[in-house]
Amino acid sequence: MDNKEIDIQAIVKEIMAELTQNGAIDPPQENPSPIPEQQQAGIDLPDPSLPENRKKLGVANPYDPEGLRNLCSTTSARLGVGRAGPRPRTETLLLFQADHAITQDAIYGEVDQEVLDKFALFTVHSQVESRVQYLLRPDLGRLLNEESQAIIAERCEKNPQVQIVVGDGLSAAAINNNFPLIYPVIMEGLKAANLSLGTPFFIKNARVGIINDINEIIKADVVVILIGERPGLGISDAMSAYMGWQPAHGKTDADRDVVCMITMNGGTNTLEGGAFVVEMVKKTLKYQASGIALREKAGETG
Ligand code: B12
Repeated sequence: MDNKEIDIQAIVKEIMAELTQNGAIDPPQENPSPIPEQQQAGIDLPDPSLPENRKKLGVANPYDPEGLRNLCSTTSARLGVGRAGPRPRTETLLLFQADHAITQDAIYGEVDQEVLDKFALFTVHSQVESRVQYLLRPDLGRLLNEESQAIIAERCEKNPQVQIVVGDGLSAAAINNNFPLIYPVIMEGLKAANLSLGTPFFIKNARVGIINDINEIIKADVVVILIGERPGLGISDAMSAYMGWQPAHGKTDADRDVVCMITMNGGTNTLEGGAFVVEMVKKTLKYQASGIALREKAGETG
């Protein structure tokens, strides 16, 4: 502490004493009690993420309020939010930040062990060693590590017609929220079609292309991976089912099909999504093809 600082403290003390003596302020407390929660500094705006506030029109004096409301109701894009001078309103900024935080939670979150246990899924790993590496090295997310190859070779049924696998992908929330709902629907549909099913399992830090590596071991006719999609600022828990006919090294997305945006929050619901997946699997088996080749064989091109 230098002399200057000591001087200032002494002056402040002197003034405080004088003010207290005059009755201008209360005497300072030895141990001031904490500020009650309701008096603490905080955001005094209504929560912008509540449904009624999320869709509130922000344009002052719109020319056609009804038309603007109709237009905004057709999309989850941030339309009609208004502005404060040239800048976004505080509500708009807070909502954006809140939605962005949800995407970060989805990307960096973990799939609940309870969800995996409920359906007796064991876990294997891609070659990715951390979540940061997962984001930077998609190529490693398409390959199983050595230990996982051995586990799959040991524990999984070989040559089934259909192999279902689950991957966290880019959204753990997608799996936590949708997998428990869609899995029974898919299983029911595949069993009703009398298809032989492989041993399902979960892959941590997975990318879609890992189905090639998996099927080098399992040799299924169709592999379906249920995986978390890249979260958006509107929906962060959407799941996709990517699938392909006899995936193997060298196969690409052109050889695959996808049923996407499966979520109970404004996408394809899990019941419908599950039914689509089952239909797609049946079609793949019927034509013994997927992706572009399936379109060609089924006469759907052009
Ligand atoms: C990122 C993305 C892409 C990126 C993928 C880049 C990369 N390396 O990650 C790029 C820009 C290349 C892309 C391209 C295409 N995409 Co895209 N893509 C997405 C997006 C936004 C996220 C996908 C995701 O999170 N996957 C999960 C993660 C974990 O997978 P990943 O292993 O990291 O990445 C793989 C998949 O994303 C896959 N993939 C991406 N798009 C598509 C589309 C199809 C048909 C297939 C089979 C695979 C596939 O390619 C990646 C590499 O293997 C989705 C939107 C959504 N709601 O899902 C659309 C989406 C899946 N794509 C779509 C489409 C149509 C395409 C294209 C056909 C567009 C075009 N006309 O060229 C191409 C085809 C891709 C191909 N290679 O054959 C549609 C599929 C609609 C449908 N039901 O068939 C979606 C749903 C967007 C939409 N709403 O229209 N895509």
